Amino acid sequence: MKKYLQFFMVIFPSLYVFSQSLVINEVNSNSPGADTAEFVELYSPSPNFNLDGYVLVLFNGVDDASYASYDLDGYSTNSSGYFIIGDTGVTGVSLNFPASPDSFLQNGADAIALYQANKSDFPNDTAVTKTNLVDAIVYGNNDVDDTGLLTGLGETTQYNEDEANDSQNHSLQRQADGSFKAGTATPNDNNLVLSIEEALSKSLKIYPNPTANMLYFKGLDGKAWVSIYSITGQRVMRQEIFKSLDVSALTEGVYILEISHKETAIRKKVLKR
Ligand SMILES: [Ca+2]
Ligand SMILES: [Ca+2]
Ligand SMILES: [Ca+2]
Ligand SMILES: [Ca+2]
Repeated sequence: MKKYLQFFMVIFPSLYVFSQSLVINEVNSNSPGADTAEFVELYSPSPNFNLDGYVLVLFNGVDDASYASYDLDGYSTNSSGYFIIGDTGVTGVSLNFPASPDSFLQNGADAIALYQANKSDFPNDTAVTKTNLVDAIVYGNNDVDDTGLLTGLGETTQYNEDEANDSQNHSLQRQADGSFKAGTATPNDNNLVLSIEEALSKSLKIYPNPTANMLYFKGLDGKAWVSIYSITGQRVMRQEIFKSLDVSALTEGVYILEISHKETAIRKKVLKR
């Protein structure tokens, strides 16, 4: 059995990347006052995960090249799976950013990347690379997308720490699907999770919109109740649905759909032609 495992580790080392034994879990680049509560939180599903062989690299969007790197040899995640690199005083911090300048972790558009490599592979001003890349995040605070960073790190989304106009208190936090969401910072602790409403709103697809006859619902787990309101707030239809709803009887116009599903209800706008 053990031999088979060793065989797989030699033949498919990249499996260990896909299984995501270590990820960038949270980034707080912008914090109150002089920006002295910045941090990067790493997370390993296995507690006390050995960080030998990893290096965390900070990239500047101005030239898409590195401005700092942290060799993680000799460190490990804690019993909850967290490891914090950040300003002095951040909960659970193990490795400190330099005391000066205050805002050491740049606010964007910038990037943070985790590699299976050494600090010597990333002297300052090393260009972004996907070689030996384990995980990366491109982020900003209302900055225009930096395509150089996105392309250079194989990412498709630049996340906005100021998504809810509160980047001072908010950080970017990894969700179960691998995306990041802004919310009150949680260093050394579980990330915020999407509320049931937010999760349903994100997963539910209603199409076609506009429609003349049928509406189809994708992302519902079982049945739901749908109430349809006119733009003036009058309920014009209420029906239990499974995957579709016939709306051909409605007159043309804009309607608000209220979808009640399990413990929650969300509203979506649709146009009837
Ligand atoms: Ca922040
Ligand atoms: Ca920058
Ligand atoms: Ca900063
Ligand atoms: Ca966290």
